[in-house]
Amino acid sequence: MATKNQTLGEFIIENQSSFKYTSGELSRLINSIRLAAKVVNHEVNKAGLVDIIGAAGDTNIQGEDQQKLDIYANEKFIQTLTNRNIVCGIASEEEDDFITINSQDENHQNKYIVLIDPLDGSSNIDVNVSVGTIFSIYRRVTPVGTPVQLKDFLQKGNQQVAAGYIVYGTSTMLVYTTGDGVNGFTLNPAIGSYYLSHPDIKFPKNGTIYSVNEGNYIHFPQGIKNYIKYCQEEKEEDNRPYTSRYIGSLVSDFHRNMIKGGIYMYPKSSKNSNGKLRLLYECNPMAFLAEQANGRASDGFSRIMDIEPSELHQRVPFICGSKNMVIKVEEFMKTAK
Ligand code: P6P
Repeated sequence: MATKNQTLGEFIIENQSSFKYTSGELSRLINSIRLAAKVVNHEVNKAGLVDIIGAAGDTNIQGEDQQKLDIYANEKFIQTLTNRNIVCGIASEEEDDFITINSQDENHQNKYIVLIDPLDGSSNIDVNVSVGTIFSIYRRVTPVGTPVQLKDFLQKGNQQVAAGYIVYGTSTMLVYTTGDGVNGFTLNPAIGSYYLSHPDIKFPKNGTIYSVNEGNYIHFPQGIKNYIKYCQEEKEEDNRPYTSRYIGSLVSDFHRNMIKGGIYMYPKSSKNSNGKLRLLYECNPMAFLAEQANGRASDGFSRIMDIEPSELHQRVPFICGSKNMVIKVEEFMKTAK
């Protein structure tokens, strides 16, 4: 039961009993993410005033220039999750391999793992455009009390127990699901508390916003090209042409589309044969949220959360948003010559 304006802490306690995972550990895990997000938010909001923007002079496993704030956010989330003695392993976009966390209390065998994109869209930091953190939570599949293994992280998205994001935008919001709908909490920076501002968020079934980097148009599969042309056609009864909105920050584009209705596409292309977004810590958590909000997420042909992962930083094509818009893209992909 969601009561508008209750704090995130009250919401977690009130819904604790409905969590399928009654140990209370999941609540403490969400709370630790909430804390880390507050710390990162403090730095993101003053980026530019301190020497924390710009490139850190290193690249991550993706071959992308690491931004100082990327590294800062990564360290803060890993530190907070480790210190709270809740998880047994963490995988991060900014870490080549997963991190094993041995329980500091041999009687307390942690059973959750977290996969995280600590600061998605970080190339926008220098130009003051909103960025976000994305997280995905699973129960481990290997025996409790033993070191985590790669197979604990390579689980299908349909096994997630929780997922969410923090969007550092005009306000800072934590949006998450534990499989019982999607709720959004807005941070009141004056007192450092999150308040339930968006209870039970649902994607409108249809939308009139499409988000894609059209600069890659020439490299897209024919089905995507045909769909983009469909969006641009004049058809009053369908409210077409649609509006093109692309922030270059997945969390921000997703969040706007979930509130207003719309679709986000990062397809494969002749430049990115599997697309750009990573399955485990970008596509699966956003797909879980999308489906919990009556939306849909696919790679253009099949459900994102049914994809069998093969490696930690695996990329997949990503089509996500209002259900009927994603279905329309899938129709174009199936019929394209
Ligand atoms: P492009 C940010 O790097 C990101 O992972 C998403 O947040 C964003 O939607 C996309 O990549 C932007 O990529 O190639 O259009 O600049």
